[in-house]
Amino acid sequence: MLAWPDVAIPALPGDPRPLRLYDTSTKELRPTAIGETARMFVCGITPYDATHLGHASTYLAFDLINRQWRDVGAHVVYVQNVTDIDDPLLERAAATGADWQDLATDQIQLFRDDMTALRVLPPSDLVGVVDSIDEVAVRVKDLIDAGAAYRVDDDWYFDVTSDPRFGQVGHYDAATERELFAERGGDPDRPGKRHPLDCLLWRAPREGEPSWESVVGPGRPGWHIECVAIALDHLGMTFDVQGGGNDLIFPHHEMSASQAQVLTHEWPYARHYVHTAMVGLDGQKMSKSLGNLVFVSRLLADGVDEMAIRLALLDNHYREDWEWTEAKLVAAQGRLEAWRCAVAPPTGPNAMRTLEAIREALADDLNSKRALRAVDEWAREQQVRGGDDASAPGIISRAVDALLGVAL
Ligand code: 5CA
Ligand code: ZN
Repeated sequence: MLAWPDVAIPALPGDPRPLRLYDTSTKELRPTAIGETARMFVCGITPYDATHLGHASTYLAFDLINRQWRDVGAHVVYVQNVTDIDDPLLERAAATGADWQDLATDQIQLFRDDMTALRVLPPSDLVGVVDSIDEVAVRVKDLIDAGAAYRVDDDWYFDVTSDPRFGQVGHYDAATERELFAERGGDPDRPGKRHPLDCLLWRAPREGEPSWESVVGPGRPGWHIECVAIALDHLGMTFDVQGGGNDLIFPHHEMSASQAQVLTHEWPYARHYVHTAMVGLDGQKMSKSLGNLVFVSRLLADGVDEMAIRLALLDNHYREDWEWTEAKLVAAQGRLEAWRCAVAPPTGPNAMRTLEAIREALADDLNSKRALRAVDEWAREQQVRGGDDASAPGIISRAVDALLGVAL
């Protein structure tokens, strides 16, 4: 499906830094994407509600990765799925009397508009599950043929014991795995399953639910296998980054890795598993199911500058949980104003050290907070002492644009 419009990235002087990122699976900080082409799969939205600030924060973290890789000159292949058929979408459509397809179409468009406003670089491929039913069914069939799937009634399940490395993405103990599985779309207690953690691959038609004909019979895809099919078809095995919020570590990315490893007999599925922390509101994770949401589109409709939203989100480290507050937005508005004033004069203090500091901070596991403070220091110096370097305001504007995605 269509992504959203591309965003130009200005060229920068000086030396780019190779990006080091924390990997959930090995628990180490390691360099990423050392080849000429960098490949990333980021789990996309389930389009039943507009983009909230938690989603925006997660997609901005991967946008920073994309921008770091572009800075070192890598060719980036970035794939994102859209879970445009799944239980929560059908439930929301039923509850509101909307057609599930209309609901998905509207929410996907809203997401595109929000990503455009926030200047997020679009994925090279935005791939809907509804457009990928045949490809997903073929992967289910391959798992059946490999002896890694079995039937419960008319549904197909993945046998988690078929991958000896199952559990090595999240490293959770068995009790936690079971708890998270039940919480996040799994059905540990369904009678007829061989193992409580075995997950749905293909769901036979149910009364009143959409279904498709396929090589494994009529039905619709389970959640995890959809991302595996899309990622393997568009990126192949052992791509550089599998991304998403940390609520996707288990079961989603664990199941995805195991299914792909069984399908291809290769390891690992992804070199880095990168997970963003959860944004909260009033002491709870911001989530569609809890309904404690602040929408990007709401803030934009209220006239908030999109770059202030971006700055407010970037003033956090992607691996630390944080809470959205009005005060954070006000602070970001002040910072944006200060930066805009600082780059307005024709000259300023030398900017090369600041550019280096931004690059270094971002290359160090996306330390965007530190990168923002480096720009603050330059802006303060400009305000207090000024400078006579005619290239400086332009370098700062372009650095902030290319590396942080903020247009001044
Ligand atoms: N469609 C699936 C992935 S295949 C899904 O999780 N969709 S979602 O709409 O629920 O979430 C989209 C992305 O936003 C996921 O990466 C999720 O981890 C992330 N996310 C959801 N809530 C928050 C939050 N409060 N803070 C940060 N990220 C969040
Ligand atoms: Zn996914």
